[in-house]
Amino acid sequence: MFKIEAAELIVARLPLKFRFETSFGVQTEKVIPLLVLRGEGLEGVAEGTMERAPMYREETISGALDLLRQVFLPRILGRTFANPEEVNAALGDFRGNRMARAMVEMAAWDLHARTLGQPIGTLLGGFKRDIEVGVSLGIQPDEQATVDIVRRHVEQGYRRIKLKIKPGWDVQPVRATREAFPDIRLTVDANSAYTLADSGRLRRLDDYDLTYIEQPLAWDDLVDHAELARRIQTPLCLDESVASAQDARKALALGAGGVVNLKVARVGGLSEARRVHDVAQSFGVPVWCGGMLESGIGRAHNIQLSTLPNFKLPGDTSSASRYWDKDLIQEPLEAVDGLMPVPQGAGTGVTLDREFLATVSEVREEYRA
Ligand code: OSB
Ligand code: MG
Repeated sequence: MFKIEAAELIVARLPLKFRFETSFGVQTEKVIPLLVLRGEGLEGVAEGTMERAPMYREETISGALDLLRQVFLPRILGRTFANPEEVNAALGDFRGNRMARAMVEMAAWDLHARTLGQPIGTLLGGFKRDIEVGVSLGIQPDEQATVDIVRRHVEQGYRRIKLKIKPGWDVQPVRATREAFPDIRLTVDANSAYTLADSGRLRRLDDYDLTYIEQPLAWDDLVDHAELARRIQTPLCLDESVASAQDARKALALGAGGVVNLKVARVGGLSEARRVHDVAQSFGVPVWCGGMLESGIGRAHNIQLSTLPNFKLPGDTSSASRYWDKDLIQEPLEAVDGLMPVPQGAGTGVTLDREFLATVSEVREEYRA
């Protein structure tokens, strides 16, 4: 049981330590919307993973902020809830906008778990004390730069290397990496850049022992992925096109993928993420936890979710120090030999660094019932 007495909306901005190039563009900084829900002296915090422009999925930061201010927060402020599912139900008649909804749901989970004095992972039914992690590496200028950056991360102990690819830059970096590192667990992510007409090109990747090819086809497609899965040997991993447990059921029933990249916010929060996890498990399909270049707040939520048993492949939740000179939280989130320790405190187990946050925030608003 927790009461939502007040809410705080913050938008922070952090420079990324690396240039992150994907098939949809280049990113050098991160705009980070945060929602804090407060009640009875405790607070729950969540991070939005939508971006300024709708490139990964359709949601945007400006759209989410407006929805939160005008529609979602008025629905929940001043109310008492038994659990986060009741918060979800309070927003149940609204369509789509899962990342915006997830901000409310995840902050509610954090507040709920802190009220109970338990880590979120434990309440979800997870028990791992550390989780296996890999890295997602952006498109590099050439093969040599690709092999160099892969080497640096292999040496740091990361348990899987994922290379971003796009048409015209796919077989080349994969071939160079596989020749230099015959035994590493290697994957690629196309972020929807191909069509079925490219299946000949994608079939060439079968020669390099990839664990999976992530989201080769359209962001909202399942049917063409199922056809592509019949044409090539490498398993497909769905990211963009699974927005719910129902999507996961349909995707896996169609044979559109053999692996799911599970991102909490993309599916609308932790409760729905657990349902996606369970659906995949019932199909015998492993999941792994994706990332959206989150600050420590979103990263800690990802780590908590990853304690569930069907997270059987390394996630994208790599060390915070890869991304930022200074994170928005007080605790370090650092992997050692490819294992990320799960914070053991209540809720996410992490706390905002308010002093630093104030120096990098461009919006801060308070709402009461
Ligand atoms: O497709 O997984 C993706 C980042 C932003 C948007 C989409 C994706 C990604 C990543 C980065 O791959 C994962 C991370 O390091 O957080
Ligand atoms: Mg992806």
